[in-house]
Amino acid sequence: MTPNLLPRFRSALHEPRTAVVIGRWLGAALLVCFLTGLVSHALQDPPGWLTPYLSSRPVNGYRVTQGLHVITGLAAVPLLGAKLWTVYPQLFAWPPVRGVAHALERLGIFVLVAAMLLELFTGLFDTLQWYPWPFPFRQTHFWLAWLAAGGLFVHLAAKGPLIALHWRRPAAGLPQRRAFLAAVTAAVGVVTLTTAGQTVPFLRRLVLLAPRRPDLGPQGLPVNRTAAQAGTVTVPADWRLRVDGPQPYRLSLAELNQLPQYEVHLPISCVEGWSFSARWTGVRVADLLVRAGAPAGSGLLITSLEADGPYREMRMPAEYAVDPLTLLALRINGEVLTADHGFPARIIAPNRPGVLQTKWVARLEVI
Ligand SMILES: Nc1nc2c(c(=O)[nH]1)N[C@H]1C(S)=C(S)[C@@H](COP(=O)(O)O)O[C@H]1N2
Ligand SMILES: [Mo]
Repeated sequence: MTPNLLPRFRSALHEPRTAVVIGRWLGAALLVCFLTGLVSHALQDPPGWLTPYLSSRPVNGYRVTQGLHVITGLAAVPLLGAKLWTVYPQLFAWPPVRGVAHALERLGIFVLVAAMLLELFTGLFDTLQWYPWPFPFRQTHFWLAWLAAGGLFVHLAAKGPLIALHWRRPAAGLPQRRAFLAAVTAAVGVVTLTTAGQTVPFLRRLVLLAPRRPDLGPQGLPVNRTAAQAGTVTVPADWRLRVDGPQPYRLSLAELNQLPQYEVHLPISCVEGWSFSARWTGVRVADLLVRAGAPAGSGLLITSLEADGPYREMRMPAEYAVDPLTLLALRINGEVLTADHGFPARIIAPNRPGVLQTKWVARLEVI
């Protein structure tokens, strides 16, 4: 017998067909989000076995995959809310467990929901650059994704027959369901249209809810970490780029300016989902490598003037180092870089996460 204390649910929408329809949308968003997240991890911190497969093309690759990652992750927030609302009366199912298999299934759902909620909220907070927790974002976000994926796999297997039963549209649909699905679609539409402009140029004017307007900031480009935040990077008056390799050398800013200059149009594509293209001018990293006598296939270790911080050092695999579009940039849109954009010199390379576009470069080391 069901105890009287349990709440009663009157909506006709706490039923499998609604859960299946929303589950499909949520599943599609999560699949894209998961795969593009793997791409982001691979590009940001490539494991050794992957290095030979890294490609600096397409030039806008990371802009597209990371844009999709954040767009689908944000869309998943209202979708997960709608999905949980549809099924939450099950929380109060009586009796709470009907045997070992049922207990395991409920435990699995608990893990899935907890991992999914944490995953979406750590991601959301990251786009706001708000880190209220003591654990590292990137590793946590990565492992939670696998935990959620495993939980989802088990959940889909357990619910397979029920999902199959409600996959097709029933002959007579519920009018409330149509209204509810329309409301969910509208919510996803609003979230997407008011945030996607942080990376999709033609939606730029609609970026009401995006944490950043990508065209606002010094020299028409946002700054995630200003020179002051990076510990007021002090550029010594006698700053010279140090290049270490078989034939090490140093170059002053005036000397760098006298080397052949190249111009490239490349975006800064931040992991937080904003991206913005600019015209960069500077010296080819490949030319600096040749001058240092680097053997073919050399990568680079690039060090910033920044005292410390997670992006002080960056490894650049050979694929990017030899690319003619990879520059040690001295100018942005024709102007000398401001301190916040990395004066006196910064890295700009194609198809790379923003975090690897190192500012305030001090030293290149052939490795
Ligand atoms: N040395 C250093 N370089 C850095 C960073 C940093 O914190 N330190 N932030 C990176 C991040 S997260 C991004 S998105 C880009 C942003 O470049 P911008 O500030 O010129 O737009 O710079 C990257 N380069
Ligand atoms: Mo970034």
